[in-house]
Amino acid sequence: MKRIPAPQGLPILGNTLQIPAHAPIEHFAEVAARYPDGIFQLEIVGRRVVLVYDPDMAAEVCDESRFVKRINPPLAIVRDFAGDGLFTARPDEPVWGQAHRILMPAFSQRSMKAYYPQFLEVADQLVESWAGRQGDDLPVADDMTRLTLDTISLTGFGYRFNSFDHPELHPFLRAMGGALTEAMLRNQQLPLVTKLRRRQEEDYRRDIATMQDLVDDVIKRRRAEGGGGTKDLLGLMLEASDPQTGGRLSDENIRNQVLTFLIAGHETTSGLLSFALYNLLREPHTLARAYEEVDRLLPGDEPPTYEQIMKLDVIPRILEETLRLWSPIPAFSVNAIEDTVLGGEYLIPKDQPVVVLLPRLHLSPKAWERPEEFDIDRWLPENKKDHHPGAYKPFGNGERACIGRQFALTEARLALAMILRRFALSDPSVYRMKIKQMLTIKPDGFTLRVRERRAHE
Ligand code: MNH
Repeated sequence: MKRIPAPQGLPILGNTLQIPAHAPIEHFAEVAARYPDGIFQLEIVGRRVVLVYDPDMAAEVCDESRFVKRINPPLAIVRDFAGDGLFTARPDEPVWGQAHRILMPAFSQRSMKAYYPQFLEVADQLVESWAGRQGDDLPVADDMTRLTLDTISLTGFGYRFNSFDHPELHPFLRAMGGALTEAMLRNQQLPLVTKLRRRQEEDYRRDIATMQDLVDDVIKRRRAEGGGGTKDLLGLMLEASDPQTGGRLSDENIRNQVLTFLIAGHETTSGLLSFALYNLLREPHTLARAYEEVDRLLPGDEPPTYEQIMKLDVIPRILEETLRLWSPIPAFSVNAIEDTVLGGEYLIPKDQPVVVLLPRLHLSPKAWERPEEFDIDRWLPENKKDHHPGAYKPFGNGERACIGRQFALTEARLALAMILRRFALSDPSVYRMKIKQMLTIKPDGFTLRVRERRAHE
């Protein structure tokens, strides 16, 4: 057996102090470059964490007979507010399977068609808002957040944030940002330090309360409407029973699921769309192909139909390539079920957490030609079939993979198509990428300008 390489650390604190608190993922990616075999380990406040980015080893880690998602930090901290919702439910909690089975039908492609009018309504608010702000520096991540938050809340819960009517982001978002950032910081604090930071603890509890109050309001409104009959996420949770056990979700679990979906259902898709626009501004050739596609498939000013959107080909490949280069969730972790060996030479003891490091995995020269290049033709069917099976995991893995994948991709392709059909994009301030991490990542301070491409009578 070979020793898993590790940077030198201190006694007790290990590598903790080397990790910049607000930018852990960029640090991990930098450290990874020193370990070209694609595996290394860190000691973070007394916990040993193995990080993997070699595609062969990542494929092994994705073998569900050998590794399982447990709720390690930082998700163990996110559990303070997401509770036993799908994202942070433990594998041994029966409620995970119950909620998963109840909600799966709500994420089928058929359901996406049912949500389409609402997707369209919110996407239209975005382009109308931009049409009224031509020439302004538009805050991309904020407006993508308005779009995606309003979309999940409207389709999932029939709840309207009307974010495009407000110059300030909704207080829910500030609270969420605070809580996610705090979870990220606590991930590398000794429990004693966390305990001594009284102010932070107060802010954290207040942010969680702000989010929970909103959730209670969402549920109260539905109950006031009589509840019944609506087949959206909330309707299913309130009424459906698990086809396997016949069990229903408790009120407490429904609260946790609503909060989970409000967060997981918008934050990542907002990042995806922001990074996609960033890539397009740097890739004029790809941008031209996208314009050609929307002009060909979505001519005229009529709202695009679901069928038209499903025929798009360049735009979904832009999204796939964006998720390779900029995965909004940059890492996920699983634990060894038994002692096991990775790559034929690295011993991983039972229960050991292993992190799959996406920013490196997705750039591995072992799996990708010209890995740094933005090339949407990697995603042509004839090229896709040659992809390494472990080298692309933006939606996680196996039964704990993202339930909202089709939701995100359908919403994002519509939004991108609506933007490109209507506007020429420019970036006079020549943005330089700066990542903001609040567990998930987004481009910080990225603005762009728009001008209408066609005259609208
Ligand atoms: Mn999503 C799990 C990425 C959009 C709801 N999501 C995951 C995981 C990744 C992920 C990675 C696995 C995390 C882990 O292993 O710990 N999710 C994304 C990305 C996008 C995304 C990159 C958009 C782009 N997710 C969405 C949307 C929704 C959603 C949209 C809801 C509408 N995601 C979830 C839920 C889970 C999840 C719920 C937890 C699933 C489970 O464990 O059962």
